[in-house]
Amino acid sequence: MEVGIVGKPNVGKSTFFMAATLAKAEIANYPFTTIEANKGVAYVRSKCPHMDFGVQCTPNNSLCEDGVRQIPVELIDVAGLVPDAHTGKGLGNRFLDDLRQANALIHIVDLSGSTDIEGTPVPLGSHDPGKDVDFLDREIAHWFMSIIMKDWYKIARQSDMGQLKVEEALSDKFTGLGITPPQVYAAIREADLGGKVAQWGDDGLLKLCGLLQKHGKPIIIAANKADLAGVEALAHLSEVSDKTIISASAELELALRRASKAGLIEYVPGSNDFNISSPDKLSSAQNDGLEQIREFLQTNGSTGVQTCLEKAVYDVLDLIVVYPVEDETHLTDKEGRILPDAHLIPKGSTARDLAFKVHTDLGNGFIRGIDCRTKRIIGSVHELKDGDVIKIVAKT
Ligand SMILES: Nc1nc2c(ncn2[C@@H]2O[C@H](COP(=O)(O)OP(=O)(O)OP(=O)(O)O)[C@@H](O)[C@H]2O)c(=O)[nH]1
Ligand SMILES: [Mg+2]
Repeated sequence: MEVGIVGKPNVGKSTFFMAATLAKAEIANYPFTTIEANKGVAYVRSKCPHMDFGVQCTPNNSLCEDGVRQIPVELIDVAGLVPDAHTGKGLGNRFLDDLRQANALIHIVDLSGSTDIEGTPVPLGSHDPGKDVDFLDREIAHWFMSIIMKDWYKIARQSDMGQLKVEEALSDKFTGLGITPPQVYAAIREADLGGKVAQWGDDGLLKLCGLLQKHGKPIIIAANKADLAGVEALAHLSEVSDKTIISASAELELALRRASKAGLIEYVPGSNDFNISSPDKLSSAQNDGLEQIREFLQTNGSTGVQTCLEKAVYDVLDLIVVYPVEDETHLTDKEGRILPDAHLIPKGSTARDLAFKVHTDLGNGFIRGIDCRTKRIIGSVHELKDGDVIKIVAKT
């Protein structure tokens, strides 16, 4: 599972990335600080089933803190993108190739209006962030368009002559971009271009590319630098975009995570408060700074960083968390670890889908599953629920 962080330059992409991963990245108040992509691991939360079973878990692919399972998600922070990047503006859009494996995108927008359309610093509130929300869809569509166009005339001709299926040819192209054949088929159906493939034309293909983005790389908006913006800015953004918008301050999240790492505060990412561990260790400036952050947390509900990640994973990608185990009585794997692995899978996945996710052999040899909560036997097409703990029995 990978989530991409995108947006125009100087909006706080790398700050968001650092806050979410605590991995190193360069941050500065000028455009194009980031050129090479940064990669790291962030975590999304889910209630750990260990309490329901009255056992203590020993996680393998994830972490468990106070009954909350933390499931890793790869995060990638790329260079800034400007409108018309596909015509070569800014750094162009070639670096979008870094986002090939991203399943969803978090579009960071500067809600405070303190950067112009190219990311150059301008006085607070002097740029309308509403102007920044839609260009990304267009740039991604053009990126996809360049991929389609590579051998399009040949594909279109062969498809019209019945020598290949355009759906299959496009699926082949887009699997390399982390877009699945069902997503490609859905986009083609929805584009409804009909007739001869050779006559789909540039406008038709661009429409198709927009739908490939919607299905294959859905976008949510992080309205960042909310600590510098008024509530009216957020209301305005919601008027001009129908995407999910989350008010956020990556800078404050980064400050909290660093203070927490340094042992100055106890802070759980995603929460609306924190505790100061040892007040005597703080300077009065640090103390004032933390109190200002606390005020933001309480009005905003949280810094918004964790919310963005979890909205992307659980709402936009519609994933659920399931726990495959080898031993349905002890809930262990071969090594005896209890509830070792948490898997993020699409809602609607079946027991057999999970088997394939664990191992191809387990999918191919699937005999039956056991729902460890109810002890009931489940068939291959049984649809899994969030929080399920499943034993898979397969031919070896
Ligand atoms: N007040 C405030 N400043 C922020 C926030 N997030 C980032 N910044 C500041 O915005 C500037 C740009 O941050 P970066 O994280 O480098 O932005 P970027 O989008 O990665 O920029 P490029 O790599 O140049 O595209 C820095 O001065 C950050 O400190 C925030 O939530 N609030
Ligand atoms: Mg950056």
